[in-house]
Amino acid sequence: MSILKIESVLLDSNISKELKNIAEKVYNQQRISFEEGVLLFEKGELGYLGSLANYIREKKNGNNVYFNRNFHIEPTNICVFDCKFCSYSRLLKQKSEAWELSEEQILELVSNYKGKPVTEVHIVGGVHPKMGLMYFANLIKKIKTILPDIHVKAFTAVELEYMCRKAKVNYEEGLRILKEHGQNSLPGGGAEIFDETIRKEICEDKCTSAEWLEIHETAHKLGMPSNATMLYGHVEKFEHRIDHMNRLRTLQDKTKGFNTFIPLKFRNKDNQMSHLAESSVIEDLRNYAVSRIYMDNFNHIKAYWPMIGRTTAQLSLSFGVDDIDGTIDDSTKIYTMAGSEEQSPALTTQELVEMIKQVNRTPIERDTLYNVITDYSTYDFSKEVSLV
Ligand code: V47
Ligand code: SF4
Repeated sequence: MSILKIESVLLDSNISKELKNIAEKVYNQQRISFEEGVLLFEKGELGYLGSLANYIREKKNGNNVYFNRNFHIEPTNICVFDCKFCSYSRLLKQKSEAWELSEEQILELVSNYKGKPVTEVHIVGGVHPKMGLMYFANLIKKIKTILPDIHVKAFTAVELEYMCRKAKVNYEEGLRILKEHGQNSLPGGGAEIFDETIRKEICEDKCTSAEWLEIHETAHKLGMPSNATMLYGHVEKFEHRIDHMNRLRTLQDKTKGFNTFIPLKFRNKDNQMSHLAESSVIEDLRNYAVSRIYMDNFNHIKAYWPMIGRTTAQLSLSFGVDDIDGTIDDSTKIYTMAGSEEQSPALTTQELVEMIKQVNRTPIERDTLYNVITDYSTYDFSKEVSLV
């Protein structure tokens, strides 16, 4: 998909003065304000937003599209919390649909990746009342004895808040223990929408917005980078999305510890918010674009392809996105249970590379911290024997 150059927007007499002012700011690499962010959502048409977002995307990341080779472990879907949008969690009493992997099963799963070129394991699940801080710390240590070089990206701030509270340690102590046992970074989940009234409506019993931000700030202070997400397209308004991004942008100014921002589209299958319609693909692309424009201190914007599907992921690469997560394997259930596009979210590296090349971008395999592992623009897959 080809997007109009920002210069054409600056010259277009049909665009209002206020939107043109924002385009000029973007062109001059200046930060836009809260009000301007809301205005983009209210008045910015898809083509206009795409031009601005693509300009920033190409300034920051050129033609590159990043992905990594990762696998997911979801230790359990048993959860003490009751987020209204969640299709995945089960209470202990709903035994028939609940699962709980034993340590042995988890380590067996990890062993399957011995000798394979994966660089990251992403561990996230329900908040189980009995799986505590030291259980997970020791588990990470065991994972690292099996795969010493793997990057462990584990536990949302929601899981961490609960673990620390139960273990009666503060966030710094808890995170330090996990780090000492081998945890390298934090995923971005659990952020949802920071606005307190919306949070109360959709996930009132889990960690607060202030706690989420404090846990990530503490992790950054300890040298553990993290990601940030935003669950959008449910009951929130545009100003809540910008407020959410603004709180993250402010923390990023302070710590520079976030790797990437990941907007997550609300999916409505089998949850307590199923009566709500899902956002359209146009709104998804507009949301990626505004995220790219507003989050000027985030180097990367990620589209999580299992959630939005391969076609929208390809489109998103013209609307500010420069990262499409990873090969993933098919071990994640969080989204398939919520009705995501991809019911078996696994792609080989070759398929992922072809998907990126199809839209004339440069596929780059990265590690979790965006160090380049392989530039696939001229890579010959016929020379490889077996890949994940
Ligand atoms: O916080 C739950 C979301 C998140 C639904 O850091 C839903 O690289 C949409 O943390 N519709 C957890 N979203 C997942 C997560 C994540 C995912 C991908 C990459 C990374 C990363 C982190 O999943 C939750 C919540 O926002 N979620 N239910 C639903 N029905
Ligand atoms: Fe539990 Fe996470 Fe689902 Fe909320 S989103 S109910 S914390 S598994």
